[in-house]
Amino acid sequence: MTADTRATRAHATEVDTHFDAVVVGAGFAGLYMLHRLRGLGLSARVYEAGGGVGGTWYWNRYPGARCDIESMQYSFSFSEELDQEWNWSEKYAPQPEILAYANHVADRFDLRRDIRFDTRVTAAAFDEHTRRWRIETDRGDKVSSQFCIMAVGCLSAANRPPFEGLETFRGPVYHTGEWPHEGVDFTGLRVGVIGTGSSAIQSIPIIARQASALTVFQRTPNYSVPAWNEALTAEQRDAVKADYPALRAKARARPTGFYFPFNMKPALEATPQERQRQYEEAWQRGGLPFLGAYGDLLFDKAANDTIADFARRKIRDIVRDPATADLLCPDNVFGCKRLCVDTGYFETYNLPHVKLVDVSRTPIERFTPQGIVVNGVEHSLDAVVCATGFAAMTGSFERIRVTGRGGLTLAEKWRAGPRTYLGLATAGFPNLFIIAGPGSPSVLASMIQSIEQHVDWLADCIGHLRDIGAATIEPLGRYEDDWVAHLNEVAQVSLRSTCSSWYVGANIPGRPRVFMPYIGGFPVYVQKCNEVMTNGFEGFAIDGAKATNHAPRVRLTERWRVPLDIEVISPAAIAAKRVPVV
Ligand code: N01
Repeated sequence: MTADTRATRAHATEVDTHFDAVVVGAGFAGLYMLHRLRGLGLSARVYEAGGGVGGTWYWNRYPGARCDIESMQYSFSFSEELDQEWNWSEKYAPQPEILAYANHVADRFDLRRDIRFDTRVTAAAFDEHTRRWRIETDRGDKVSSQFCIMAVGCLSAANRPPFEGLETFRGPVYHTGEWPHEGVDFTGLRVGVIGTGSSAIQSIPIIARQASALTVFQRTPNYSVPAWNEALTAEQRDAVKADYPALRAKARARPTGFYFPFNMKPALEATPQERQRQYEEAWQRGGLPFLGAYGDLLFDKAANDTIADFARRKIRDIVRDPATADLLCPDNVFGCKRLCVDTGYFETYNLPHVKLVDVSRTPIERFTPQGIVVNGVEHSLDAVVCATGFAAMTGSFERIRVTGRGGLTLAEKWRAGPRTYLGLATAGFPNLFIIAGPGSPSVLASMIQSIEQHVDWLADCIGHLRDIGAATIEPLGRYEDDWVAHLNEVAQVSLRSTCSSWYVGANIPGRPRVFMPYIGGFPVYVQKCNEVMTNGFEGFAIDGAKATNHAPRVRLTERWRVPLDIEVISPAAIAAKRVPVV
């Protein structure tokens, strides 16, 4: 069903072509942005480095790749027809199906004709005289646009650690995030997997089924909860579709941007027996909602210890070899790193041909032609899979030379960590917009919800600028400073800020340690965005407007307004209310 092949077509190089907007990336963010720009009657060009649409889901084709948010919620909500006509086959959709959905969206809304595939944007520079962006690609395109919209993805720039001797290894080395389209057959091979994050945890059980021997190199063990994935029945789908808008509304009222039942009570108010029962029930439901077993798990270390103990006991129950089980038991805060969701991950270590190698104290020394050396011992391998993750949140921006006012590059501006106002824009870079980037809930909420909310806000913003004939919009420095300070303040309340995760850039040596996504919860964030807009784009400088007394016409943004209820928190109340942010 995957239709990437339809997407790839040669295009004539465009020089001196002018657009109202250029969008970088044709993942879910780029697709929806293009759709909305068209709705505003604007001319737009989308550049996409891949050969087809889908972004993350185009590149991450490793065995076992699937979503960790339930399919019925991990989809666009802007079109009731789209909601009704698409049928997800499983509770958690596999990558090929999500990619097929992205292709369906592209076809249904006739988006491909404005997308240039196999084309990477290399530079974007703001011209202060024309007040337009000049965009260049690796295929020689040189175009200009009033708006430049970065839909570049949060987990798109692969992290490839520079292992010594890597080039001498005689077998293939794959990265989960850049998986060969033709697939890989590991049958009969001795395979090494480096890393034990979500990508590894999903792929290891499947690689183990093919490989003659599997060696996993683990630097930090991870908590993982069973997915209990299953086929969706027509009745289950129909039940959701009978009132899809109600589910969408409930999802928007959640800090995570997706709906699941959670218990607001503090863990330590329950007796040990009650907690055990509660955790067991939540474990049997599985997936990310496990973190919703109690309301304070990410705010109170003592509460968190109780769920961490439960999860470690589960690992020891599953893994028969006590030494391997010990190695697999994390000792950090439960849910501090992105919680993994698996199918048979820990069980895989009971297979006689699967071996776990600890590289926490003695890192991978080097590759040799035959394998990988750790602590003086060579592990013989025919193929290696680097499940080593991404230069998260900012890595995709680093691949483009983005230059704003006064020749300042984004790389220079973000040297000590990304700085944005609401994650939507950054001072000194007029008319540059970011979708689901650092400073917004992005990866801490359901990504497609985050994307849609941003795109709707941006479409209203651009519509307003057009209404008043404005040339530019740009955050004011002090509002950006306040937002960054608020972001950090809120992050400190959560235990999530305490460990070395990619949320803080700590997975890659040398990167600044800053909590990058906004952890205050999706509804709070939405409320703030709506306020900024209805207050006439408070905190933004709008320049060159022909009409100044126009109140913004709030159109698309309106549908994100959710009634405040117990699940919706204000930043000031975050600690007191103890709402889990998955
Ligand atoms: O990457 P990761 P990922 N030597 O950064 C290890 C989303 N996602 O691709 O923890 C040895 O989590 C590294 O070790 P450490 C999801 O948001 C979602 O798995 O840094 N090991 C770690 O174990 C997820 O969080 C889905 O000590 C090295 C691993 O490599 C995010 O993407 C599926 C090393 C990298 O784990 C990233 O997940 C997949 C080195 N030099 C991904 N360098 C779903 O929707 C790194 N590591 C289910």
